[in-house]
Amino acid sequence: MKAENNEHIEKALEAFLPEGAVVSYRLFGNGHINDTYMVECAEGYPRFVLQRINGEVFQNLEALNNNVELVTEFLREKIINSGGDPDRETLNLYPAKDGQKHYTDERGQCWRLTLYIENSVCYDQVEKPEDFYLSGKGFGQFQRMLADFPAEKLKETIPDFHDTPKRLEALKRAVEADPWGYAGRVQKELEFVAEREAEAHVAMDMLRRGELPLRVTHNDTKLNNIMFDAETGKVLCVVDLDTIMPGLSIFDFGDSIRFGANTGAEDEPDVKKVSLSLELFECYVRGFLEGCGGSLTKTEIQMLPMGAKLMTLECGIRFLTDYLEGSVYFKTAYPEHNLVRARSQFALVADMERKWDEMVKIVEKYA
Ligand code: GN1
Ligand code: MG
Repeated sequence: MKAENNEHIEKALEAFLPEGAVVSYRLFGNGHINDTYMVECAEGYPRFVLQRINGEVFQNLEALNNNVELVTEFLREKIINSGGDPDRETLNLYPAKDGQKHYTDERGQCWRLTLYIENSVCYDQVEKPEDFYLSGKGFGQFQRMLADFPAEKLKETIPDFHDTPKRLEALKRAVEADPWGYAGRVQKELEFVAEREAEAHVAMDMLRRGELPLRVTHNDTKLNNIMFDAETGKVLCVVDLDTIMPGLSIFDFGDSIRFGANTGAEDEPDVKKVSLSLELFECYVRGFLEGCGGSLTKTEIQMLPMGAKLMTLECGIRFLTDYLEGSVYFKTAYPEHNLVRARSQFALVADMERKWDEMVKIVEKYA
């Protein structure tokens, strides 16, 4: 996806803010899907974050807007009732001039404006283990806060989002079609995935058998999707609410481990630098279980290591699929970016397998 041109950005801003309010805007953050801008305003206005929602990834924009609006209103009320600060502890959608909480331009592109949370930071890599513990607690609490959200009101913004077997099927289709002739280059990676095919089914099978409960989950719990207070260091707010849907608790746990407990970056080209930090794994287990506050079942807790492995394998599968399809889904900085990402995910899966017994022991210790 290419970044937007200025004319479209300015038109979108006009739909929300009066003339003269906007001073400047610039690209912001490291998301792989939407276009995100920081908006600086004239005196008397706060700063804003403008986003163009990626309509190719989110094909049902109505469902997405519905979910984000309902969830933010629900959280706002909860935060007010518990004496928190609703302007800092949840995203606040700023209404467009027509009163809607989003704006659709004449090309059908959808935009939203949220208040920027001042004095906040987010991290692309763990700097202090304590922060990772806090993020675990934050995502755990977030899941617990949504425990009594009426799940039937949520629409699936991306169907089968964490259905790993379906992701595997999509990979097979991409190999079969091989539109760019790249499949020959990724045989090692395809073998790696094929050896784990049976395991890829575990979580979805348990869901079908009723052994793991469906909950309202975030589904994209990367460390850079949680904001910290720059002064106190405390967790402020969970962001990137586009994939909030019914899901499994182990997805949220697992995706955080995939991203945050990796000693290398998600796109580290030198796979020797990629490994699972057991220290960080332990921090997150402790934080997440504390945050969930006893709401997880015994089986869910037991399955946490598997959640980490599945989310990492699945993300690798998704990157590899996108590589084969010509990088049409995730934003990339160079042609092989998705392949590099896939390799780094698979290296992390392999390291989790080496450290499996220790992962299980750590979870048992906090269960
Ligand atoms: C995308 O939007 P962002 O960058 O937070 C993706 C996640 C992946 C992640 C990999 C809607 O998240 O599922 O795990 O990239 N989001 C969507 O970094 O596909
Ligand atoms: Mg994000």
